[in-house]
Amino acid sequence: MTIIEGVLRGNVRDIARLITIVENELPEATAAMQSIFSHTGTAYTIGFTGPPGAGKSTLVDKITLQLCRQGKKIGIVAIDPSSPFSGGALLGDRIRMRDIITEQEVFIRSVSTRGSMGGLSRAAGDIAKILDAAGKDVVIIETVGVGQDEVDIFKTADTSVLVLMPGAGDDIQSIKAGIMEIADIFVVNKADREGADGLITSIRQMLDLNTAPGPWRPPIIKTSATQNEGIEELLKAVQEHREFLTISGSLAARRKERLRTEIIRLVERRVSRLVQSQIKQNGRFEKLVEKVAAREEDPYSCVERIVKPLEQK
Ligand SMILES: Nc1nc2c(ncn2[C@@H]2O[C@H](COP(=O)(O)OP(=O)(O)OP(=O)(O)O)[C@@H](O)[C@H]2O)c(=O)[nH]1
Ligand SMILES: [Mg+2]
Repeated sequence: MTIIEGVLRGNVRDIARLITIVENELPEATAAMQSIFSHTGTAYTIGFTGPPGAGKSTLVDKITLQLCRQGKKIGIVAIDPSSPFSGGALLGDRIRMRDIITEQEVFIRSVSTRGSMGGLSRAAGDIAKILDAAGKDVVIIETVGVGQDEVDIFKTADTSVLVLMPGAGDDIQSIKAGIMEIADIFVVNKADREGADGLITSIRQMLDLNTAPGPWRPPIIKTSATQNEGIEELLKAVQEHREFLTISGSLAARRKERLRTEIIRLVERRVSRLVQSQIKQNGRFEKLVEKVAAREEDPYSCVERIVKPLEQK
């Protein structure tokens, strides 16, 4: 049986093997992604992001447990977890969950920046596709932080959940506007701690400031993940968002937009490699650089010389 067949049957070892192939951009990666693509598009993707230690993994645990109770198969991708999953919240819960959950139902994979060569968001997207093709009903992507990488990864999710906590992350000004804008659901976790209501008020005020609000107003859900409080509400909010996207037609539109972006990125990557190899191949490049450095030629003319022949091909 080939790896692909194994993946399509949900075989845990084959899923892990294919992820490694794709992560390391091994030669067979493209062909593998090509053959699984027609089997993707059924999983629902939920993204969780937020500052370190906000309680993302704990929330993912609880949600996974609930979804498993509903008979759902779950795939989890953790990007650059600041605390490794081994010994972290998830593993602890998995031990507790062992009675009802086997690896067949929940597949967990951590990805580190170091391990992925072609960009973190591409790796995350590919792994999500593999889990989708493997028959997972829900794919959860957890990322730490609120930078551009996270925004990109966030965009690969159907529903994006931004997890905040009172205290450290109290000042929502410190969180990049970009990520606030694309959050579909806000979670104020660690509600057992002081300051949760204040944080909710500031998020609400920020949402009110939006002069051109869309048809979906992101709800703010108060949770206390370790106490198992607010989990039902969070799942309900995800479900409502999913229904909103489906009924309004935005789900299909979002997914199409994502594919558009993906295709453009793949083209850019391919073209960039082509250009790089051409530049190096014809050996004239170094001489051109010398000329530009000597002010005998300007960089723009240099670019013309390099690109013109490619354009004529
Ligand atoms: N008091 C309190 N502690 C919580 C709550 N949720 C999570 N924690 C604790 O906060 C710590 C961090 O939780 P994680 O779930 O690992 O947080 P995370 O956001 O996944 O962290 P990173 O992946 O490392 O960024 C753990 O010690 C949790 O037990 C909560 O609702 N209340
Ligand atoms: Mg975590």
